[in-house]
Amino acid sequence: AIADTIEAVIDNGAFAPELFGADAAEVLRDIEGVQILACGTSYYAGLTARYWIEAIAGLPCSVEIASEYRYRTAVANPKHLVVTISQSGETLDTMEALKYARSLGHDRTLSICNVPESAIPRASRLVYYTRAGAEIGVASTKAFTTQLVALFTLTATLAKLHGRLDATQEAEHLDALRHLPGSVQHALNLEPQVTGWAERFAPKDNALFLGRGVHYPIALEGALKLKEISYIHAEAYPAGELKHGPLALVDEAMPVVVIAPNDRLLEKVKSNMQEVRARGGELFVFTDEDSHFGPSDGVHVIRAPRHVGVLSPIVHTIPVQLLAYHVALARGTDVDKPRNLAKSVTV
Ligand code: F1P
Repeated sequence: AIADTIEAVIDNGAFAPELFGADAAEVLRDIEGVQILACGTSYYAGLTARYWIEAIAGLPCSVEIASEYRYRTAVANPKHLVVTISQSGETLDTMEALKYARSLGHDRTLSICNVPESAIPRASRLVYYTRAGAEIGVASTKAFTTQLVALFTLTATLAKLHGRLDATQEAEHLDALRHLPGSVQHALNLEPQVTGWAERFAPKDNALFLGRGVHYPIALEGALKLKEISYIHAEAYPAGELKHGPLALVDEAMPVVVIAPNDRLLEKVKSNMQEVRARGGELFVFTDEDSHFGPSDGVHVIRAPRHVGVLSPIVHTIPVQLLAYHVALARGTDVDKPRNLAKSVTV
């Protein structure tokens, strides 16, 4: 799915506005910021993109749950690009948020969607179709990783249009995308180790997920997937927020999943892990080969082969989604049709 979604960019050999529609250059060139609107997993894709858009394209970016935005008295800046993200393209809250944004004067709109000709892309000026194929399960999985690919492509394209990406940086980002399917395959190969962890999670009632920076939304995605398909109560926090409340929940019965790749925040994350261990919490850490720390008493570690830099959140999504999947299998819940949920939320 990721290889298919990247294909157009790689074939083009450059980040180009035309990937988003014929008049995209005109729409994207002089925007002053980005407003992302989405629900559920798609909202977490937006939260991830905010880190990229601000750091790489240098544009202010806000991300809001569509079901809240539509009821707010929002103050619009028509020079901001409104990006909706939706797997199905039919989610009512996202559609209504888009209509509300348009009523406020936003006419620069982009839909990132997996279903061609669905309602939201039809109502948008620009469109980027992810090519995740049919999502069989109700809970979005491959749609999320392909949305991230689309949002990274948008970020690099905006950076280029706004003079923030030179030829060397563009070549590096294209190269990172080219290598991504291989890195994702390596992450998929971690499945036997993740299955081992799932048996330990299956009898639990609660779990915490922690991440920092661009990996915080991946912690949110891990917690949501666990809730949606295994019905274990799971919450995600930015690791730095732990001491502002959630630490009170940590004891021997609380498994704590940490997304801890070898990035500039790793030392901070390590000190958060010590805070958890000091209260008896059991740690399940997803990291990569470059991080140089190993398992110890109460600390389980699974490593992706190497740190892939800016695209690391995409690679680290795979093991957290696999964890939810195998916990659900171990608990005997219906992975594809979780209770109380619908594939397209159109009411
Ligand atoms: C949004 C969403 C999914 C979730 C479930 C219910 O859908 O919240 O993220 O997994 O399927 O709907 P969409 O707007 O991305 O189609």
